[in-house]
Amino acid sequence: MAITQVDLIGAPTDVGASIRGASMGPEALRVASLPLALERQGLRVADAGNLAGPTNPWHPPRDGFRHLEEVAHWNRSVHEAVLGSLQAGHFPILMGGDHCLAIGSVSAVAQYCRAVGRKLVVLWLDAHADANTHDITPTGNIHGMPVACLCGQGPDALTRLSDTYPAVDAKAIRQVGIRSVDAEEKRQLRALGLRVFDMRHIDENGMRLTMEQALAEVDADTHLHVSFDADFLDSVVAPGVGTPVLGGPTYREAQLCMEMIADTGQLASLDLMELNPACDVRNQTAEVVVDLVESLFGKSTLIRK
Ligand code: NNH
Ligand code: MN
Ligand code: MN
Ligand code: MN
Repeated sequence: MAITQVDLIGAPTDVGASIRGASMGPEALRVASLPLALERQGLRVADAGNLAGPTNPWHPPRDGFRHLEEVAHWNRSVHEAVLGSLQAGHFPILMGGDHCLAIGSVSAVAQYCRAVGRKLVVLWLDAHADANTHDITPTGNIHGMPVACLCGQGPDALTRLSDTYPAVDAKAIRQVGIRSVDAEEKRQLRALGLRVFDMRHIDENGMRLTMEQALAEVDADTHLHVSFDADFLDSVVAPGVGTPVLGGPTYREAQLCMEMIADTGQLASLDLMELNPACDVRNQTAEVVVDLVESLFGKSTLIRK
């Protein structure tokens, strides 16, 4: 069997956030030995280095958006890089960067899936729903908007990066770990018809049943994309993020989540987002993320056959 090549694509920016530091995420993942961890799982790794883009101008929001122009610029680059990797038959890993960049990556993945006729399932692992729009956002931060943009709710510069509008069918998205949703955003989630497995659902049903439900429609013809926001993890486990939220999945729950994704055998692209070394202690959050990524690619503590 051919060994899949993983392309590491760094996108060092925090233009979509109001807490600075996610721009250092790609380097933190490299320092935590992400390439080595992937190689241990039998993958060939090509580090494509970092994309370049505008610096963070550190402006207040305008018309409900902070840094719209810069966010659009970075997302065009991400879209192109991720699409190129997929077209080469590779497995792209986007190293963020704040989560606004998932507009570029997920729209590229969706475009690729349409071109090759594969079904797409997007798992959005996050404490937040990221479904705000300019008129309801409490912050103007575009990292709180990528899900809405992907579903067609947002400015042209962010909703028309790919060849189709909306870029993604809301029915393809499943959100897991959600526990911080803004008041108006809740209504938006219902309006979009998003499938949300929030923390209450995980508390009541456990991670195992939750993931069985979230992955129920993943079959042999599915391209599974995971958009991993590091604040998905409980903030005790992962303090190195700009917007930590208590009450998330524990280390063990997160491991099970990753292992069940690996078990599908259908994972084909990945975003690793929102890591913020400026908020971290000795790079521990990057190390936890790399550890989880190993499980995502098949490392298992399972002894029974
Ligand atoms: N919902 C908040 C906002 O729109 C927080 C978003 N922050 C995130 N999202 N880190 O994943 O600003
Ligand atoms: Mn190749
Ligand atoms: Mn997010
Ligand atoms: Mn988040």
